[in-house]
Amino acid sequence: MDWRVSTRRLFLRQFGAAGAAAVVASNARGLRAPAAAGLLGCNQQPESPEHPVASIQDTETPEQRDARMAWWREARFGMFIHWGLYSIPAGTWKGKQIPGIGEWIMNTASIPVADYKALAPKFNPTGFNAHEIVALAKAAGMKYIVITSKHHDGFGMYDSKANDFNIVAATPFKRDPIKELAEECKKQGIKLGFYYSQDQDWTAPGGAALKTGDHQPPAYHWDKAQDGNFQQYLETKAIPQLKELLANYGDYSAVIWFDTPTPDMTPQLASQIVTVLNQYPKLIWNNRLGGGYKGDTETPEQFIPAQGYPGRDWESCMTMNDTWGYKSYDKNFKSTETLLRNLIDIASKGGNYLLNIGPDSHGVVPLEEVVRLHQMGKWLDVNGEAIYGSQPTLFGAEAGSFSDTEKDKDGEPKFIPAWDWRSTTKTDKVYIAIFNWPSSGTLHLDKMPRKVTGAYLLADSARKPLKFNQTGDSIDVRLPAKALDPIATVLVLNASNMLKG
Ligand code: FHN
Repeated sequence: MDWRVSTRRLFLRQFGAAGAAAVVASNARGLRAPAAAGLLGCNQQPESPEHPVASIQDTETPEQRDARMAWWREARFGMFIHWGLYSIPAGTWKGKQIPGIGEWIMNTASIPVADYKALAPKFNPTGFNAHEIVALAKAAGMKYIVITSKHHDGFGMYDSKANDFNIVAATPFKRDPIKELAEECKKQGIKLGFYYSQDQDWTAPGGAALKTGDHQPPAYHWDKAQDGNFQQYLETKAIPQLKELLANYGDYSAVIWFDTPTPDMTPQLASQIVTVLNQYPKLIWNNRLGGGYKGDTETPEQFIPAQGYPGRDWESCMTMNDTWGYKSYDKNFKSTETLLRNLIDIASKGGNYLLNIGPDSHGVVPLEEVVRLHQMGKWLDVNGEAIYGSQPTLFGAEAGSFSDTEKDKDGEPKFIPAWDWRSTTKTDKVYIAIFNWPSSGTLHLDKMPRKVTGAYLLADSARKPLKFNQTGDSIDVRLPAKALDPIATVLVLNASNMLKG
């Protein structure tokens, strides 16, 4: 696929509107094809897989890769945390509500560097409680956390000696939330990963900036204080900070979550980062480093791919409302039903769900988010075995179909999801999460590739066997008159893959 034709579409799907605006800007200034792995999308391989420095993905065996990815594949559900200085303006600057996602306020409102940095002395989030946040993730049934250690605003949410624009050196709070979270995650037995904006940095001279406001070429900076040399920024801030993050937090980081690669991140520069990553052979990192590195995971953002990414690990990251970083007036929260359907849909396609929370400037998680996470956790307490460590569906058509007539916003056939049921698989079981309870009282499945030896509902603590009739490839299971769960009732079919097919 020619990048000039495809970049905007892929970028939109990968990174959303803010990123797409930036690509338009890059195209306008005649830049070369973004070499970023994140811009390649789906299963496309970089045209030249030869990297200046080989990454772990280039050198490990499939068995080594399976071992490295094992916990992540088992997990299926993680917590994303976007938290930083931007939680103070919370979407409003100089009395004006600023459109777009909250953590982009500095860029969208063209806030000068000195004015933005002046937020730091006001940041005293004494309501932050690592124990409670980790406990919340666990109560939700999440198995890992990924937190912004530095977002595009360049503010370090940890104790950094490499750059003093950070929560310990520049705020009255003086605590290191990453350290506190790392200790809690270890105590409560959950993995911790760090988001790090390696490329965009709006307060460090030379850091990249993607365009959202009326910012001018060539660098799309809006303040002289941002001008400088990208390589120098990388070598004096990003790489030293990544080294700190990888070295200073015991067992963690389990994941480094890169973001928004720009054309500035050449293969040569990215390979300097890869040299650091290579010292941590258990580390998992995503496809957004740039420089042609594919990383471990595809990262669809704010959408669930119609058919997953067969052959690639992937993780849909999503917000609960319309922002990652806290915005006081964004109350457009998705229902728990939607969030659970998303989780089940993603698991049925072999992916992970990285669901975001955005704590406020006191470090407190908005109540709407807490409530939804607890509700999700309740469902998972009963039905988690259908999600954790599961394999994708053996069926497929239940997810929906591409329309013959309707096009999506990119002009491609529109995928119309169906919401009757989803399925996940284990070696000896097939799970059917039923959203739309059949009025006939019978669930009919075509193309059942395994012989079924028993059926029951996960929400039925007595595990009362259900009657079923399997003829050839089709099976009918007799269900109780009413769903046991208003969102999704999970039917278990004992069906070993050794018996048939
Ligand atoms: O620009 C960021 C955005 O603020 C947020 O961090 C998301 C999360 O995936 N990533 C970028 C947009 O793709």
